[in-house]
Amino acid sequence: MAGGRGNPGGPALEAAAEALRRGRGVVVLTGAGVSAESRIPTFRDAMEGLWKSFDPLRLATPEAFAADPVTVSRWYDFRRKKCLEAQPNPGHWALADLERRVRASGGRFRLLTQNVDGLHQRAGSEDVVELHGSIMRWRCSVTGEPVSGLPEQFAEYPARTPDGHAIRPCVVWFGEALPERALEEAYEALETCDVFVSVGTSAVVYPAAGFVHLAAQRGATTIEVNREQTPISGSVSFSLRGSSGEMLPRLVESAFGAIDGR
Ligand code: BJW
Repeated sequence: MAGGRGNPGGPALEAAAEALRRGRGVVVLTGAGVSAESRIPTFRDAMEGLWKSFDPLRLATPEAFAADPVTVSRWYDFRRKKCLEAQPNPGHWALADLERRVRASGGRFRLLTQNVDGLHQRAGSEDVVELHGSIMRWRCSVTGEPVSGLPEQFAEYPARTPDGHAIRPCVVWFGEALPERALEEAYEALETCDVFVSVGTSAVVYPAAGFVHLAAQRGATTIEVNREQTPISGSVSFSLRGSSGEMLPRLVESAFGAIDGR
């Protein structure tokens, strides 16, 4: 691991930027920290208001939905509304810009996100792989049939299909398989990447938590951007400590020059 701990810029940022500038295959993995500055709470943060006494990691399971569909669907509807109200932040914009810059210089770029909030797409990122699905899409919990025309807020919890089946968000809960296509796209990009960037994730939820190791095994330069230390901080090539809304624009600017105005 090269320096950078406790230093929001400095030689580690410069070296990471140099690796990005040279990168021919860049893969970025994002987690909840990227959306924290859009006021979407992370999983390890305490929830707000009426959700203070609930543990998000216990609500994100099929068992919780089966046992208490009212609470779980109310929680997801509450979060869906928060995501709709949220706006992308400078971290999201910097990643959208990074995609354009890498492509413009003839490289490959893929953004793998564990987030379900759709903010990367709204910031202009084009090639986004949603590993854990999307809170904006819901489906029948029995048939899997997608539900269209969601209201701003559901009138009952759980909301039901005309057949009376509860509907659920198209997100991946603990113990559920990730979407096959998303995983294929992730592994395909990892096989040919020479730079891997992990941003705003606690790096403990698999299979995404294993991606950095796969990238390192194939010789990629690995970069972490996080406000805090994580299990991968000691093994990445460059660990950049700071908020993604601040560090990502600096990293991209340092690699490619001023970010497109916004
Ligand atoms: C900032 C910041 C700022 C804050 N700037 N940084 C191998 C080993 C051990 C266990 C397993 C294994 N393989 C599978 C498992 C089991 C399990 C697992 O990983 N468990 C672990 C807890 C040990 N994995 C699964 O069950 C997965 N399924 C699976 O593998 O299926 C196999 C299968 C195959 C075939 C058939 C059936 C099954 C599924 C995992 C699904 C995770 N789902 C959730 C919920 C999604 C829906 C929802 O949104 O509610 O995904 S859980 C939650 O964790 C969510 C997140 O995407 C995910 C990761 O969290 P993330 O993004 O890292 O957020 P936080 O809050 O943890 O961290 C925030 C970070 O940001 C912190 O580090 C902060 O410091 C930082 N930060 N502000 C920069 N401004």
